[in-house]
Amino acid sequence: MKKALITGVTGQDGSFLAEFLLEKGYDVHGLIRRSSVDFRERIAHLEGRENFHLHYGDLCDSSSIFGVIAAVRPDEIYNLAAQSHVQVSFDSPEFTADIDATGVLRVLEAVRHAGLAGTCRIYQASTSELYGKVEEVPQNEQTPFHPYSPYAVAKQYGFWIVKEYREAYGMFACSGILFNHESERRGETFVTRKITLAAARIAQGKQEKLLLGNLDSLRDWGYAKDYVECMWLILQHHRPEDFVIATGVQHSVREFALLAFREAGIELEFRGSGIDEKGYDRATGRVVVEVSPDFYRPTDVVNLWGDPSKAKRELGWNPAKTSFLELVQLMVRHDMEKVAVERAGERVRTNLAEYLEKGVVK
Ligand code: NAP
Ligand code: G4F
Repeated sequence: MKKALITGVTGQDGSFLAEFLLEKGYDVHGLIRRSSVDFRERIAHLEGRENFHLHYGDLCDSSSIFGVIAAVRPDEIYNLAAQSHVQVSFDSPEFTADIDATGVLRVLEAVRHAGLAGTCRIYQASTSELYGKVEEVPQNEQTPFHPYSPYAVAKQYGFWIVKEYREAYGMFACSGILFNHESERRGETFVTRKITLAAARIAQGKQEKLLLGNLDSLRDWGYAKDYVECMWLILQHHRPEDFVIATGVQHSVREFALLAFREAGIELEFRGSGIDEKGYDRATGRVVVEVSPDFYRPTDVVNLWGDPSKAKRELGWNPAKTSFLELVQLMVRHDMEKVAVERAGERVRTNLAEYLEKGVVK
């Protein structure tokens, strides 16, 4: 039985990957941070299952990482843990660098010190944000990087240190350069989930309007459940290499909103431009979407579009398994159900939905 260690197991991708590896018959170990609240929503259904084990550790803390890796002695490590929000990286750049840059180094060093450099395969969760202020479209493995946020700069270090350890020590360490991937488990402050939850709440009369930032921003959005398969395929490949993972199809934030509101039963019409652009409910004439500069970024990545040819050719991965429309629909359907049973008290518990409405949380 193969042993895998997933850092970031409580996140969107970590939870799908844990399910995927358990299905494949792996012994799955997850790294979790200590928290004052002992509830891990995305993996609660896996806890207590045979072959699923959790270990406390923090990517900011070498001793815990060294200890867990030496104790588990995994065959594969999926390093997904990160401060993964681009906007947050402008507010907390040092914290972001500690986890997303130095944290990667800590994992690599822990593997070496445990004497596992020759046996343990390592997947690093890299990102299309490395292309940043893009120098060509679509982007592939040869496209030059131009990171454009503290998050992307930290992830750039992670990418290069993985490549360095592969070349210097012959380690099977690879980066997946993943374009945006979403799901019903996506964090609520990322634009897609913010839209699907708001569309559901507005349709059910539980929210007035949705505030967004740059509606023109273009992304190549895929389904997270499809993307975790690719992480695994990268580590099963006959040699360690980096891969772009994307759908090869691009849409704007505005298009995502149109489709999401339609699925929730509201036909949107956008009028105006820039900061004055508004989304109207065609049926009532009411403004339900507004642009707020609170959600503009000091530097924004606006044209991500991936070319997944290499992953298709060499890993046999299918980038078209879930279409863009199917992705939007599955997220909205999930959130319509979630919102229908949401009690007022639940929203007060985190205040997140209210903060998002008011622009307090980015
Ligand atoms: P996510 O939902 O934000 O999950 C991040 C995970 O990292 C959570 O489990 C979090 O734990 C954990 N974490 C954060 N700081 C940590 C620390 N100091 N020590 C240990 N664990 C820590 O992110 P995701 O969307 O699943 O993304 C997974 C990875 O892929 C990230 O590295 C992200 O940067 C990268 N990526 C994501 C996308 C995308 O579109 N989703 C695209 C490209 C790359 P808590 O639950 O305790 O917060
Ligand atoms: O959903 P986002 O916050 O995702 P972003 O910045 O692309 O980052 C995500 O994908 C990366 C892969 O490319 C990952 F590496 C990273 O960890 C994360 O998972 O924003 C998408 C776009 C941006 O251009 C942003 O400016 O949507 C624009 N946007 C417009 N209004 C908004 C909003 N983004 C957020 N979060 N909130 C808004 O109200």
